[in-house]
Amino acid sequence: MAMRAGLLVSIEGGEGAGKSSVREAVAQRLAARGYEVVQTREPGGTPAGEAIRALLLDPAQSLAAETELLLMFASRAQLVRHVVEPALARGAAVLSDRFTDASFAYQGGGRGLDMGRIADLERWAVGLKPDLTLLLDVGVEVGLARARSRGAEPDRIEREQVGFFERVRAVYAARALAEPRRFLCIDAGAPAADVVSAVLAGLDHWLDARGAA
Ligand code: Z5A
Repeated sequence: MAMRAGLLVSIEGGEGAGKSSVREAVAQRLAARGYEVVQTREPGGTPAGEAIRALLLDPAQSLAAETELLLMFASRAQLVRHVVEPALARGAAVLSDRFTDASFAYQGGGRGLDMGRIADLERWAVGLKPDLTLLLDVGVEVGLARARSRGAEPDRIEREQVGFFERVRAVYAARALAEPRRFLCIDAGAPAADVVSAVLAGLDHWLDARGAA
């Protein structure tokens, strides 16, 4: 996949891993390191993508696994063409709350869809990978308890059973193991302030190493 001027950083993790809690700190650190920062999320991040997100998360919808996967990629293709590629071309740092790894974890691991087909979609409809993926790893029961403590109605995917989220976590772990230079794994079971410190230390180290390369 092609070299580019900017930087694509994704944040991943299971339910209640604390992505939202670290995102702002990461954005501030990237800005302090001199980047124009473009924050986005998946599914979503464009008007069409946000409409797709509403459909995907609506508990009233009964979606086939294939429909779910294709909608995730429809949203992602729109985001990449309209937001990510232009931002990378002008040298910005794009910080995305989830990216394609989530499709491997949720639709591949959780739903059991074929990983090869997901990889084909990644090549065809996306055509790029994050430079750095911050993986917040937390035990499924701990993460679910945190998510429930927010008190909001669970969305369509949050209604899944524990086994679904265990498979999601296992795929994230396997992907991190397979691509250790792209993934930075953080123990997200620690107190929130410690998680943020670990993420920022890892990010600084990664940026320094990249600058020196
Ligand atoms: N999805 C998919 O299936 N396939 C795909 O390709 C993509 C996505 C891209 C929407 O994503 C859903 O889409 C998601 C995956 C699926 N479904 N699920 N389930 P999302 O990222 O928008 O939704 P989410 O994963 O449900 O995000 P979230 O609930 O906002 O989780 P979070 O950002 O990781 O957690 P948080 O809001 O930062 O923290 C949750 C609570 O825990 C909150 O009250 C915090 O104050 C608390 N918290 C956070 N960190 C800590 C620590 N360290 N200690 C104690 N308490 C903490």
